[in-house]
Amino acid sequence: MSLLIRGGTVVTADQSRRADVYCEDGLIKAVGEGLEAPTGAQVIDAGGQYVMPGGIDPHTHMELPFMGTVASESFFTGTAAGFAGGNTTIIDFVIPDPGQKLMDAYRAWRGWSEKAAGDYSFHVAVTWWDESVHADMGTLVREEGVNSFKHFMAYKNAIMATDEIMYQSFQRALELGAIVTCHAENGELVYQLQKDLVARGILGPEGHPLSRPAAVEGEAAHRAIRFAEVIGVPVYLVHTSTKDALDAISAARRQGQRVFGEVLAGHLLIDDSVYRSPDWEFAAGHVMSPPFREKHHQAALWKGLQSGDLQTTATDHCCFCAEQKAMGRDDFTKIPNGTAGVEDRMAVLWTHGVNTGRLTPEEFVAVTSANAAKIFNIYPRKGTIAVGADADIVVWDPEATKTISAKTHHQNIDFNIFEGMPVKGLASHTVSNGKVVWANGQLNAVQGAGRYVKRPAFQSMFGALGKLNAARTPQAVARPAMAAE
Ligand code: URQ
Ligand code: ZN
Ligand code: ZN
Repeated sequence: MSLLIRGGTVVTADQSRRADVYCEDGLIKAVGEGLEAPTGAQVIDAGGQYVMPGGIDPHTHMELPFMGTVASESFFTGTAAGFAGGNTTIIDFVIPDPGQKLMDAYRAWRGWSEKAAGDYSFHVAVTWWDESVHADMGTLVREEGVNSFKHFMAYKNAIMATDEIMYQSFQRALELGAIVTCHAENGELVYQLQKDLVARGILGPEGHPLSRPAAVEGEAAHRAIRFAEVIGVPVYLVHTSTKDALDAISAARRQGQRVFGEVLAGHLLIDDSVYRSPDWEFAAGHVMSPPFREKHHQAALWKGLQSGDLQTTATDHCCFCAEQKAMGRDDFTKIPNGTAGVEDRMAVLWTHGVNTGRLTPEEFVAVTSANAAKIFNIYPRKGTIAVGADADIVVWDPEATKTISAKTHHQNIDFNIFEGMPVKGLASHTVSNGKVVWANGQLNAVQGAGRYVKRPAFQSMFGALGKLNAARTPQAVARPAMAAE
């Protein structure tokens, strides 16, 4: 299977240049001007278009069992929908129930994900603690290619990681050379605010943002960063939605702490007015956590992305259809939390990022692909256009336009948070593992063609950090000589 992508402008996180790209057996074999197509090779004419690394969405939840139901998007339909938007790899989440062995949950998710059309990997959530969790984290890093462990600081009485669990897990992650990631909302505050709102009869979706004010995220972001600082482990904050959390990230990074921040395409463009719509389904369709925020947070998040204090963009693709959202018809705390985005992220970011001048094409590649590959240690296999890299490529037509709608999207959900949004800049072709899976509006996704992507631990970087950290433990600190009595 050989493919020549001819006449385009190759864009990586580092540079743009006129070049052809030749792929064979799922890998990029040559990048340069004037490449010839061997007999039988498929040829894509990329004239006037950009040739970029396929998107990496580092935050999805395909067919997630959550809040009494299961997300409507499967690993097959979700990775296929991603192809239609130029996305070629997802990093999803194994989320054990408290008390469930991590390895049992991991095996279950690996079973579900075999149907994926595109490549996938897993963060594993630590939702409880005992010696088996300690042991399973070691097995996951050493044998299964997991190098990131998730901590939900929200969702009390469900999957919330207490401070004690976070401490144990952060320590273990450091030992193993893994990175910790956090959903930073104070779960106790959310729980108490939800109870108060329901008691006052505020039961509609308008109650959702009221139970999760910006300070609830700001406190948890600060706490997660401090835990990571004391323990000496790198930390990645998922779906940063407020200036409060961004300020905590920026301050820590200015002190040289290894802190990374992710922002969702939705949080960059949608504000909290959606929850005050008189249309219950419309408001409930936007219920996700953290919630969409007041407008000034969006402006801050764009600056965070432009400044490099936020390194990645994602979608938190977690789909619940109208009849699932209706589970919370009489009580907003029972509306399954989650929205879609895996198909729209790149077009939305190109339109509101590159076309507005906020981002250069190179920065677009960085925040949609390269940075996630680097942070989660699959670069340069993924996240670039270079000889030897996987042939995961998007041919991007900067002149192509459409209006986003649930009526036409490929995502398995009857709602779209970007409904009616005009976008300019679309994937004309998507290549996954060297095969053309999306071409001029036609999907050619194959169930089960996706591969599980192992992500090696960062023994080198974190190992050094660990030794540094060990030097600070109490017994290693010489006691100052007691002053003479
Ligand atoms: O919290 C998450 O990231 C998962 C449960 C998806 N739902 C959401 O509202 N973000
Ligand atoms: Zn989350
Ligand atoms: Zn999530």
